[in-house]
Amino acid sequence: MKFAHMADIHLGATSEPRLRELEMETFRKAFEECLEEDVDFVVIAGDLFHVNIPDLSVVKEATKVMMRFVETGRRIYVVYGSHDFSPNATSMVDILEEAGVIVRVGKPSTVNGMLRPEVVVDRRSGAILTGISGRKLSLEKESFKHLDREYLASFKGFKIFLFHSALDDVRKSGERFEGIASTDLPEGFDYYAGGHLHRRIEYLREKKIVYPGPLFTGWGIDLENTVKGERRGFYIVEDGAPRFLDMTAFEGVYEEVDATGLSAFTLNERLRALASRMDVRGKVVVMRVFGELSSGKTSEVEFASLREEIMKRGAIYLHLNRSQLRSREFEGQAVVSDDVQKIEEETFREFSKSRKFEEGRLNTEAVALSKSLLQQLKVPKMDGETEGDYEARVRDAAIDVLGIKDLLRG
Ligand SMILES: [Mn+2]
Repeated sequence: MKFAHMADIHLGATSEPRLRELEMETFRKAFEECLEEDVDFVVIAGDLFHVNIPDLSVVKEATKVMMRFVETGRRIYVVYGSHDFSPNATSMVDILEEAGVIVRVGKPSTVNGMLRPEVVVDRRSGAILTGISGRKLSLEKESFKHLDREYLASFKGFKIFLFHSALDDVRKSGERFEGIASTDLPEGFDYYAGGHLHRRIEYLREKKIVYPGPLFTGWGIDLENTVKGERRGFYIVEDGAPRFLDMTAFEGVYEEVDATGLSAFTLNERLRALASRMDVRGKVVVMRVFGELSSGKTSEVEFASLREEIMKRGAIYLHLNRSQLRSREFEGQAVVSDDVQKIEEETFREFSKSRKFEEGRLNTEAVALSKSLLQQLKVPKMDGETEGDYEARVRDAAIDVLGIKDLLRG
């Protein structure tokens, strides 16, 4: 018996056209490999898609790839991941299952208060498959507590358990995640097909627990780890023995720039010099720019021209991480809320605290004034309005809000 084990494919995770192409190409190649290797079936341990309802053009391409495999009489078994499942909406996984493209295993039912995940038998190989889907915030942990282990033990044959949960046993120091212990997994399975941890793990002790990690790349930190040299791919499991197939779609360059003590001007010079000597052709570039500028604002750092230069020199993509770049001057605080009005108000309040206004009224009115000014400035252009008329209209409204008409006249 031979099967493939993939996980954390996150199709549709990137909106960047070149990366999106590579993502689908990798998915296609992975299934071509599966046919070449003549596997009996494929298991996907969650996060086939990046969201429960992905972009339909991504779904269309993915369906083509999977159908070509399924039409050979082979099946694709999946569990939901934490990304492609939604508790209150239909997931694309459900639609693909209805259409016969994939088979979801481990559908839960409860018998005498115990969880009995549905068990399916692969008709081609006779393999017995079940599992527990992932849920957001690792809520699936509960499921393991109520698992009917005796029921699962009653099945005889080559048994595969799919799950989408982190494993406490492999936690590195400093790593923070909510996981399950290897002992939480039911006993007696020949292979435990894991997903959710975005790195490759072969935990082959009392239980044969394997995580392929992302097939391509799920999000920023995956991209960073890939360009730092982590290999991406999936497993071919033959007679129970896992073998990793390297599908890494690109090589990369990683650069860090510490901007501490630099002015925005000097940082720009550094970035220009760096871009001109980096070998980026055909590579994905990940750049982390961090530290506190001694003067100038982060908005004065010319990231757009850095991107342009790096792309001009033949890079596939530039991923910029500048979340740790600060300036001594005020540039906005992180305000967390899903209420836009509130975010605006809090931001203005923080800003006004950092300022001494010459005009007394501004100290007390700063927030209210800023809010009404913003209201006026974000008025959209009307149909048929000329650029000039629009500008004049917005300007007059803004002057009105500020009450500085007389001032400007003088
Ligand atoms: Mn994932």
